[in-house]
Amino acid sequence: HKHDGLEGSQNPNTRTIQILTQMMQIYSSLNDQWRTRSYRTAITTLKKTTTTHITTYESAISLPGIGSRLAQKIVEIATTDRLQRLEYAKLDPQDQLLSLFHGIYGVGLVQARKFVAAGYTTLEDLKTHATLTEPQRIGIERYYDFKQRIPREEVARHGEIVSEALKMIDEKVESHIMGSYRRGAKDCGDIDIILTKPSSKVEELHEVLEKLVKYLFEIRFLMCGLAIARHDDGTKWHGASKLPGEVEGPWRRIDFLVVPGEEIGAAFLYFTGNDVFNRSMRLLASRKGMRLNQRGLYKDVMRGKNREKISEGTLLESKDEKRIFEILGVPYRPPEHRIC
Ligand code: DCP
Ligand code: MG
Ligand code: MN
Repeated sequence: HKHDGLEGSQNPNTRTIQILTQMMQIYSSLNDQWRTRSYRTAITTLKKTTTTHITTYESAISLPGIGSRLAQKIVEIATTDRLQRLEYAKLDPQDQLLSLFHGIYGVGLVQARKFVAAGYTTLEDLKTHATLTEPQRIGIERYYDFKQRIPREEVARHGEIVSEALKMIDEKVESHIMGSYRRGAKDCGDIDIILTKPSSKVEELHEVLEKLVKYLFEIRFLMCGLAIARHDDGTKWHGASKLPGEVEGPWRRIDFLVVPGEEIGAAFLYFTGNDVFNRSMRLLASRKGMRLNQRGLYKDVMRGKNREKISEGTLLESKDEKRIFEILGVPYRPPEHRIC
């Protein structure tokens, strides 16, 4: 590629344009017309943005024709001088295969490596020859459904169906849509919903979840269950849902997190993300001798020689999300700004 980076060097966004162009070329070669078009639009917009270096999410998203995912990529390039997604695309085919398999619901990196090592080369191959768990089987069957982004409005509609159902089961139980939706994303990878009830015990909420899931299957909103992780302190339920009436509509990944009322602040913080932001908050807590998890913020956590936890420590805060920021000594960040 001759003259890379020279062209348009007057524009402060040259590097961003250069990387986005490489990405667009890859999508174009894959015949992904939709992405090719959104990248082209973004590049055109950036080429016209000759006076400001776009480095923040807010400035990127406010540009015409740039959605949340491209805005995130622009920030990533501006702040790290690279784009992970592009580096992945440049990987050799074996690594891409690894990522294809790792992208199946319920397939971790270790399992994906085993599939590659065993010589499987396609999803079809896995489906017919590999030993799979039932969730993995569904993950392959619905691979492209689950990879699709879900428009924000559709996430909201799924959330409404859940909250309507809850009203009949226990009107004091609240549902809140979390994850990228709460961060204001234009589209989401899945639907994350917290179920909670003020001053409730988990046992009570587990019962509500059971009834809810049963009912949502009956009305053919839930299409499958994928995983359920039960803890003393809450339950996470994974499955897929579909809007009624849309016979051919894609299945969407949906997650329920059951949270006792006392822990709602910490759970909100955790389930709003994003994951990188969460890691930075946890690191901050540990630097200040505290510990942050999805149940609360603690101090005086006792650790043994191998840093294993001896005691949970003393709870500082779990109910109030803003208070957790305060105790950590950082200014409150609204969900829309929790992207690292
Ligand atoms: N989470 C986390 N660490 C993980 C996975 C999740 O801290 N390894 C938290 C932060 C996420 C939230 O849970 O924001 C929801 O997880 P999702 O995987 O659903 O991620 P998002 O909702 O943020 O993004 P997407 O739109 O891709 O679903
Ligand atoms: Mg999500
Ligand atoms: Mn999720």
